[in-house]
Amino acid sequence: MPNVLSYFTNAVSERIRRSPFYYERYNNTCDFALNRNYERYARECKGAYEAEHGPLDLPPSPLFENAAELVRGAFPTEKASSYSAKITDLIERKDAKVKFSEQEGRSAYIQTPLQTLGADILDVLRFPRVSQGLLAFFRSNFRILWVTCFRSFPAQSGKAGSQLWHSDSFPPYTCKMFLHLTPATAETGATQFMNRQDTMAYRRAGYFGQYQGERFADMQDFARAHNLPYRPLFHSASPGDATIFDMNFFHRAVAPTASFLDVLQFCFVPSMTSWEEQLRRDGGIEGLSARGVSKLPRDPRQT
Ligand SMILES: O=C(O)CCC(=O)C(=O)O
Ligand SMILES: [Fe+2]
Repeated sequence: MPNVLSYFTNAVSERIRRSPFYYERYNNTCDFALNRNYERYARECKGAYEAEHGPLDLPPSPLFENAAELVRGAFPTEKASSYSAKITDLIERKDAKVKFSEQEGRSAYIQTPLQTLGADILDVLRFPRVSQGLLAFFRSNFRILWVTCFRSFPAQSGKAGSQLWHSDSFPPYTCKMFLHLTPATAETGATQFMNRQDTMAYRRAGYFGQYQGERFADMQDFARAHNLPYRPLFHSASPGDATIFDMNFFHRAVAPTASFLDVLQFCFVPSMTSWEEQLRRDGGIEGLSARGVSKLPRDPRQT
């Protein structure tokens, strides 16, 4: 009996999470307790920030409507390119810091990138348009939840989950950022995004891209069948540019057709203190690396 009951409770809660009033508010289809935890915490962080600094004099983040924002020249080009060369070197030397994806030949991850490449990568967060861009999104302090680094290789047969149109279905008030180490273009695998209007229109038509089994690689048939526009956005980036994005809007990774793509990826959550102070409290870059890429905690206070 409890199983039957939980089946119905789950079905009802799924129905609620997939109704417009819900996903338009949270930009995800996650459960209510999770969304409420993050919403409350983001509000507290915003209050604390305003109490300390006064009201924030910044326009709304472009991420709110457009999913992603490109910041040019966020990190020195030569340094970005030299880190890419270092990745090539690590791969060629079969260094233990390199882990290949399970699907052979698709991508390589560089473990503990802040130690393996260089801790000055964090300087990207001090670049004014990056710190302002993140502040405009959070409207409070924020902190680094993780930093990863990966190289994507030219197209292979089959598609990884991130190459299917999806929403990460993360809690609200969280975002990610790429620091590009190689050019990201249509040919070299710039991530494609849908803006708010299109993400919501696809959800209203029944596309959620949350679970692996409900994600499509190609949306053109779905778009045609539901009379929806299909107009993915992407930003062409150069080494040293950064792309800040809200991963709850629909997006997909694109395998490069030529060359390879190197990026560092940051994940951010709201915070009561600055990212630098929080990093100190977390045991510096060693502490951050030791935590690795964790699932986002259900309660953001626990991080
Ligand atoms: O690697 C990419 O282009 C996008 C990966 C992705 O889906 C994500 O980081 O959420
Ligand atoms: Fe994603």
